Amino acid sequence: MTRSSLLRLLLALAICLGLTSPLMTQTASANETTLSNPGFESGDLRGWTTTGTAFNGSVTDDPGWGWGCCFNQQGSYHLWGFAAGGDAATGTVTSEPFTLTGTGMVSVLVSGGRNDNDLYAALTTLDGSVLHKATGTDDEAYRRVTWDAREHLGKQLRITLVDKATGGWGHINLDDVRVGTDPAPDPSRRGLAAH
Ligand SMILES: [Ca+2]
Repeated sequence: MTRSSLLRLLLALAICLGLTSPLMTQTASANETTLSNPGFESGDLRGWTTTGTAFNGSVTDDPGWGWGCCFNQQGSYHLWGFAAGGDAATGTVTSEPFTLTGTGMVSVLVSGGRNDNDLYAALTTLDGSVLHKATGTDDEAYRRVTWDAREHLGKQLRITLVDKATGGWGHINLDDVRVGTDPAPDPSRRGLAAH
């Protein structure tokens, strides 16, 4: 190879890298998806898919449950699992896929019945495998549950709410899903394992 042809080859390589690198970056970011309607502020289940009858029509702006108050929802609307079908209805509601970015933490406001097997909010893979889950505390007032999902950063995940319970407190509620924005736990704090 002559010196001039080597220079032409290097120049061609430089042009190729210069052209393709920004395109590859754009493609990667275009594949990242954010969770749509994470706090039901559309006033409906836009971006979520239901099965069964527990959750269709259950998005509400009620601040209390009629015989007590308050849910303490975030914003105006939230998903009150009792609203449409009472305790007897069962079903699921599942978000569209989203890419876990940012801090790698996922948190939800959850409330309703306590039943580890039949009533829970879950962070799942695309095929439905449960990575983390939380049930209610037999209380309608929301509490925030935070999951450390840093080992799944960059993956496509979903949020699912499951209601298989039919008796008293047979409902579960959800609001304000936060993806990748809550701070990770400080491993230097006493009582928290470093990992
Ligand atoms: Ca809300």
